Amino acid sequence: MNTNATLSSADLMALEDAHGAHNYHPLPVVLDRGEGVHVWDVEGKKYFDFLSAYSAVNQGHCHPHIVGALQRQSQRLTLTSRAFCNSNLGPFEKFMTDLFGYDKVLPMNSGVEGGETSNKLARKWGYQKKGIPENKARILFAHGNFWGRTLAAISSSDDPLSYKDFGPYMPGYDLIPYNDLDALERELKDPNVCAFMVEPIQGEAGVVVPDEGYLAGVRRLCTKYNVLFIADEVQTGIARTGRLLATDYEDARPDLLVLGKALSGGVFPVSAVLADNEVMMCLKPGEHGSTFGGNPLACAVAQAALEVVIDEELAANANKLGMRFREAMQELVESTELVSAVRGKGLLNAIVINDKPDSSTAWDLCVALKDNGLLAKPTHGNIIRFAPPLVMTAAQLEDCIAIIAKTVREFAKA
Ligand code: IF1
Repeated sequence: MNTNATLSSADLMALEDAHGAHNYHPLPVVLDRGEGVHVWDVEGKKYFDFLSAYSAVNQGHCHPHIVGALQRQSQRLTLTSRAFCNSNLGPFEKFMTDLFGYDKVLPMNSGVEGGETSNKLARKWGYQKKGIPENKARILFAHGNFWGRTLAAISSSDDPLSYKDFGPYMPGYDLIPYNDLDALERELKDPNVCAFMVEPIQGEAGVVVPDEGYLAGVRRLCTKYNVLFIADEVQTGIARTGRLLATDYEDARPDLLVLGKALSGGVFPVSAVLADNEVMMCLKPGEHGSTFGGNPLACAVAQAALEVVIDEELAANANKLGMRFREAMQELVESTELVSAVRGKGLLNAIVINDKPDSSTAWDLCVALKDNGLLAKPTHGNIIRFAPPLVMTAAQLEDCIAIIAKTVREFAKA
């Protein structure tokens, strides 16, 4: 039971404001409990969660199979460090490499640590296997990318909110336009390029879906120029877009696959990088690691989280419900001035609000959605991302569509 049950939402928001860093501007709601597709605030009001903690809770809140694994393992052994082996790591690594089809996996904790790990592996491979002169390796990223908040991650960002006043920046990072194979090929001709890291669908940029064939083109060009294709599937992976991986939609098997978020079902921070021996074996003992990386508790939770994805066929559900959701949002595009576009794949979708990017309309609409029992949050001004847990039923989705349509129509009239 919540030990702070006597404190109201206002009290709790005041505590966060007084004692916490102001590095977020959350929607004015204080969540206290979650189960499946629902969350409740401290006053007991029920909401549909249409953000899923930015696609970390694909399996639904507090899934019993995942929580059960957490409970059992937390009473047995939680952390040994990698100074020793542990009885969960090997079986989990075999489970992961079999499921995703790679020779090896390197477990970490947060998504950005997975990104950093992939960049270190790519540079190491560039020097040892591609013969790039020392300290000359370049990694390419796409405009609009987002892969976390470390100094390396923000060094590849072109969003001032991410990078301003955090310099100097990581050298050897360069940007090219997203969804532009000619721009990519021009840069790949430089023999010092060791990798191209890209999201199959750009999440933070506003659910930007590239043209059909883009990912297959990335794969073809990276092979042609002996450059590693790093897929950042931290947000698009784990069934979110209607396939186990968003890169599964095309013939686009990455050389390095970065996973995070829903890899643990939102129960515990778990990330991972998968690669074949040609790349992974460039790392020797002592050259990379982390205190918590590959801990027995993380392995137990992540394996349970992946079992839920497989057993409950969450990718197929996301694919089916996503098509219905975009069809319903398209009706709003055609029948209201307020919504100008809908885009996405599976249950990673967004609507574009017909207003200036710096207007408060998208925010105000999310506050109105909250009042009507559905939680979502704008990304980049006038875009609202919609990403419910993948365990949602068709009936629940219809309820959510009704809430969104009602709120938009009320807003459009106002
Ligand atoms: C925040 C955004 C989403 C990610 C991709 C790596 C990471 C993320 C594609 C790093 C993390 C989170 C970070 C969180 C909000 C959220 C987010 F709005 F910031 F951009 F989802 F779109 N690759 N995304 O999306 O994973 O280290 O956070 O575990 O920083 O506010 P992490």
